[in-house]
Amino acid sequence: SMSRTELLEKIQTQVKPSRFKHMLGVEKMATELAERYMGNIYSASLAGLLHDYAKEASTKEFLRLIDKYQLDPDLKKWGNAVWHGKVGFLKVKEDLGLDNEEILHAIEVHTVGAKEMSLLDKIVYVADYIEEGRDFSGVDKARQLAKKSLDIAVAYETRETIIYLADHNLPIYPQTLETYNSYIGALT
Ligand code: DGI
Ligand code: FE
Ligand code: FE
Ligand code: FE
Repeated sequence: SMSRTELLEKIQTQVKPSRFKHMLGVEKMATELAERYMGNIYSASLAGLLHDYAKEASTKEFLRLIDKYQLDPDLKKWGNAVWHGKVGFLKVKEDLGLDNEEILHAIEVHTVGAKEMSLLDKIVYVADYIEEGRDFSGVDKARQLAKKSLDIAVAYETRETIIYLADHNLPIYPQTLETYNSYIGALT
């Protein structure tokens, strides 16, 4: 399989430098969360590193993947924000030959979450939100919560994301609402 150097070079053919830096930040934070919550450090590291691999892929490429893998045709009505995870994991599989289903699933749900998330899914979902390069109001609160409980951090992030989307008149992907309903109880 690919050496780390080859992998980093391949990623950089796909994403701009600022995004590559973010992916390295998520790799580092995912590793820290895996240590804290006794997850698989290797899986957390690789899923964190690759989670946004497809973020700059073309609409045509996402539509091709939706057809080829017979994903729900409703996905075609969404856009890059949803596609780069829900479809992007298949580009990681195709381009890099990665076939670790747990890692691919964590990449798939890193934006919208899921009703039932594995430890690795939660680690990547939260690491993406709180990596050291992130700077938005609420990020420090999210970082504090991530030290207390991963489920609380998932709930808080999902709540904030939904508030943000509604405030900007953006559509909410149904799976985002399922994540909210499934985890919001952790905040009460
Ligand atoms: O890829 P990143 O910017 O690192 O972070 P992300 O994958 O968590 O989120 C990407 C974008 O997707 C972000 O602007 C928020 C948006 N998003 C998250 N959930 C939904 C969503 N956009 C829509 N329309 N609907 C959602 O449910
Ligand atoms: Fe993303
Ligand atoms: Fe995220
Ligand atoms: Fe990201």
